[in-house]
Amino acid sequence: LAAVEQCPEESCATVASGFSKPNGKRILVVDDDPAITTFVRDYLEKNGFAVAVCHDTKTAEESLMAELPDLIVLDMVFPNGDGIEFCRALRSSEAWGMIPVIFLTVKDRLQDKLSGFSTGADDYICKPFKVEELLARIEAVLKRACTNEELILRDELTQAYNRRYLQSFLAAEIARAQRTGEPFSLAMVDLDHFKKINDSHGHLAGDETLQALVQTFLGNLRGTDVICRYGGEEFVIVMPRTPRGDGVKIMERLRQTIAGRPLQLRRSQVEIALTFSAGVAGFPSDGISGEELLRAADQALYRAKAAGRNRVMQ
Ligand code: GH3
Ligand code: MG
Ligand code: MG
Ligand code: MG
Repeated sequence: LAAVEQCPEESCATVASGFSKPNGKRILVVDDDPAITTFVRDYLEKNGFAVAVCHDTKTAEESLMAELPDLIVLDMVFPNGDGIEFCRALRSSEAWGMIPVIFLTVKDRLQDKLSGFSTGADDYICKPFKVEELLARIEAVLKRACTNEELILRDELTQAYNRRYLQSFLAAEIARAQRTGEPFSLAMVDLDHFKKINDSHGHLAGDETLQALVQTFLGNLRGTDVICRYGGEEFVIVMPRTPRGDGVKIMERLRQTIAGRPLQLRRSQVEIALTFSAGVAGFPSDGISGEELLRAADQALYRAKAAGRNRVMQ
């Protein structure tokens, strides 16, 4: 477990994907002209972004499998490849359909702009361009995407991700794992006797417990782990680049943290002693689709409940 804890979580991601910095919003710049990509990269990095550069759409596809960017700046004309086709394919894919795209192209006719937007692109800039304007548009698009994410991809009560996000994240994670051969783990978590907490402290305290719990999850997991509220008091946690054995250790540590000290609820002014049960499944040993992995984790969770609760099983 020490090895897991010591792993500087973001560093592997940076090395694998080619993004220039571990922090900051990630922008993928796809343009066959190295003068453009260098110029744009330098300017965006100066403004705090992490930038990855690709010179054709094939490499861009590989970069997407390595790590999800927050936004793509996309050229239209490539010696062998077509930005319009690329954007259309992105939009229809489960894993990458929600990534914002800004076209940056010499094509400045109305017809080109119309086809650009018809692919589902978020913005369109013609070359020659002012890099300050590109930055302003990137920031505006990211701000909208952030609001959107809060509204449609997160659970309102806890701000954990929702099932819709989980589905798309799993598709991307599976594509990445298949390509790199790296495993990942998925845990299904269900609170033990949560009904009793509602019964003895009231539904509002129950709600606040769920909020405090997600904060505790966030504080005890890696930034790259994804926490999703799967149902009422059920959560799914996806741990990228984590073999199942490590996933079990991480969940066991989390279980001990939660079981070891009661949650302090500020608004309700009570302490809630709480435990959870969890089932862990690993890609590819327990399944190669999201459905299979969720089923395997759910079955392991069932065994954890049957064995007496407050435990992690695989
Ligand atoms: P078990 O150990 O078998 O999982 O027992 P349990 O009581 O946790 O299981 P059960 O599925 O029977 O009940 C889950 C309860 O979680 C039902 C409901 O009262 C509570 N719950 C679900 N969603 C929410 C929510 O959003 N807020 C609150 N306060 N309670 C919720
Ligand atoms: Mg070009
Ligand atoms: Mg339940
Ligand atoms: Mg429960």
